Amino acid sequence: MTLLTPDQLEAQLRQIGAERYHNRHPFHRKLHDGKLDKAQVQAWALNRYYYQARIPAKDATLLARLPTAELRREWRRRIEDHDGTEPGTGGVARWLMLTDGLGLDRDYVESLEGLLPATRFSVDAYVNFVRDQSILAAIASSLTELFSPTIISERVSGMLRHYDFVSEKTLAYFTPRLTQAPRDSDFALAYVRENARTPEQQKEVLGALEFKCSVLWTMLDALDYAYVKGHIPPGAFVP
Ligand code: PQQ
Repeated sequence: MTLLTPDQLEAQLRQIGAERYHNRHPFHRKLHDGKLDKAQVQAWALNRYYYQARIPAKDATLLARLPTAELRREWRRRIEDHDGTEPGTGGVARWLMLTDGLGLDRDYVESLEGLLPATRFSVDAYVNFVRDQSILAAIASSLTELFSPTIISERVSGMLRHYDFVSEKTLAYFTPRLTQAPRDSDFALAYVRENARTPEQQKEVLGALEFKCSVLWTMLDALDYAYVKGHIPPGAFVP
C-alpha cells in the first residue's frame, strides 16, 4: 500500500461509507419506507437502546486513554451529549422517550433482558475495539457519523409519513444529532487526516471504519432474521 494524501484517504473513507453504511441495509429500507409493523419497530428501538446506552461507556473508555487536555475536552462533550448534565437530559434519556412512545415498558427496556444476542455481541465488540485498538483506530471507528445525518433525515421523514404510532415528539432523539454528529465527525476526520501518516496507519484507519460499518450492519441482520424472517431466539423480546 502506498502513502495516500489526506484527500485521498478521506475519499477512501467516504467510499467505504457509500458502500457499507447501514442506510443500505434492507431492514432500514423497510423501517423508513413504512414496511414494518409496530411490533417490529418496537424491536428495533429496544435493541438500538443498547447501542445508545453503551456509547457513553465507549467514549469514556477512549477519554481515559487520550493523552492531552485538548483531546479529552473534545471527547468529554460526547459523554455529556449522551448522558446529559442532569437526570432526564441527554441522548440516552431521549431514546427512552422513543421506547416509551412506542409503548414499551421502561424497566424492561433498561433491564436489557429482551436484547437479541447479536445486538449484545456487536455493541460489546465496538466498546472492546475502542478499548483495545490504537487511539487512531478508536477515533476512526466513530467516523460512521459522517454519514448519519443523511440517514437520520430519511428516517425521521419516512417514519413520520408512514407510521401513525410515531410523532415528532417520540422521534425527538434525532433532532440534536443533526448538529452533534457533523461537529463530532468533523473533529474525528480532521484528527485522522492529520495523524494517519504512514501506509500502515492509513490501513488501520480504513479497517476501523469497515469494522464499525460491520457492527451496525450485524445489528440489522439480527433484527431482520428475528423479526422479519420470524426466527426469534430464546429469551429475546416477543411482541
Ligand atoms: N455513532 C456514535 C459513535 O460511534 O460514537 C454515536 C452515535 C452514532 C449516535 O449517538 C447516534 O445516534 C448514531 N445514530 C446513527 C443512526 O441513527 O443511524 C448512526 C450512528 C453511527 O453511524 O454510528 C450513531
